[in-house]
Amino acid sequence: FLAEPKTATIVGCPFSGGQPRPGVDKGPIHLVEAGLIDQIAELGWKVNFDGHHQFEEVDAKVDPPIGILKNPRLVSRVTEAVAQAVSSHARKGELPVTLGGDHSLAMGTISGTLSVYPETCVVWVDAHADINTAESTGSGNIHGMPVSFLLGIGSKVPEFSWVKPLLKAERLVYIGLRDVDAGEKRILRENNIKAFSMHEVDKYGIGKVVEMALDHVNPNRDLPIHLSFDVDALDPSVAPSTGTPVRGGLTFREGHYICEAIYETGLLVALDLMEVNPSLADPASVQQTLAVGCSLVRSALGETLL
Ligand code: 6HN
Ligand code: MN
Ligand code: MN
Ligand code: MN
Repeated sequence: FLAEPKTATIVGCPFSGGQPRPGVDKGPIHLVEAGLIDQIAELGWKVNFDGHHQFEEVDAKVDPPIGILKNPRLVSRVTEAVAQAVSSHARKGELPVTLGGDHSLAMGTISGTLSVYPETCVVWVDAHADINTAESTGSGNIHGMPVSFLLGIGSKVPEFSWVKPLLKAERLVYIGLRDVDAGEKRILRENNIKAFSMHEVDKYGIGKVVEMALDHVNPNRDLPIHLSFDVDALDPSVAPSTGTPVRGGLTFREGHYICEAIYETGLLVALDLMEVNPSLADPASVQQTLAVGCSLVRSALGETLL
């Protein structure tokens, strides 16, 4: 397998229903207004723009919690639509670049990628593992749960029956974790899921960590890669405008190194940039976060330093 797309399609997903803080739905429009499309085009890509998707609304009155899961019908419908958008672009040989929006969207993006490239491995870069199940979630916020749905673990929520458990635990790897709930730690252990927390980043350095992460999910460097990047993986001093910041995160260069190294494999088939919330923090911090978000995407799409 070799990814050959030279067309990128921006899938703008103005969605915040997977978590409680307003504003993350404005992430995509601000990233685009910051110049992302022209910046990608300058790297030699043909760039399509799909969105900003207007998602069907689900009235809160007809979307009461299921257990403690909040906005379950809304999240289900939106992520299913995202799965269709991403799969249709991937099927045409385009590289979908999905801009969030909260990370529940990855239930859609990764489902879409796996429906076209079933052997895809997922590199999930985040402060959080986003692997809570209906049993383990303490918050009921579905952005903390997409990975469990993709793996098909935890009790089934009928509303999400469209999500097929297409992701195998051995095809998933995390980088950047530092705020993992006790229940999630158990899930990671019980399912033998490989994770490189900030402890390993400190211990081995980011170059070695990315190499070990890819050795685990993609030992022969021949499988497609879906990179799902939650901007809160970065340290809050680097990317302040996000809903669930956690100190002790990736530096600017560590974040970019991950993107550059994955581009270098030639195997990237889909990219998510999630959880940019332009309504959190002061204007300068918002500008900084948007600029970092754009440059992470450029790095994943081949921008080099020399
Ligand atoms: N994210 N583990 C917490 C929860 O609510 O389940 C935090 C989740 C954060 C999710 O940042 O995408
Ligand atoms: Mn579309
Ligand atoms: Mn996340
Ligand atoms: Mn996160």
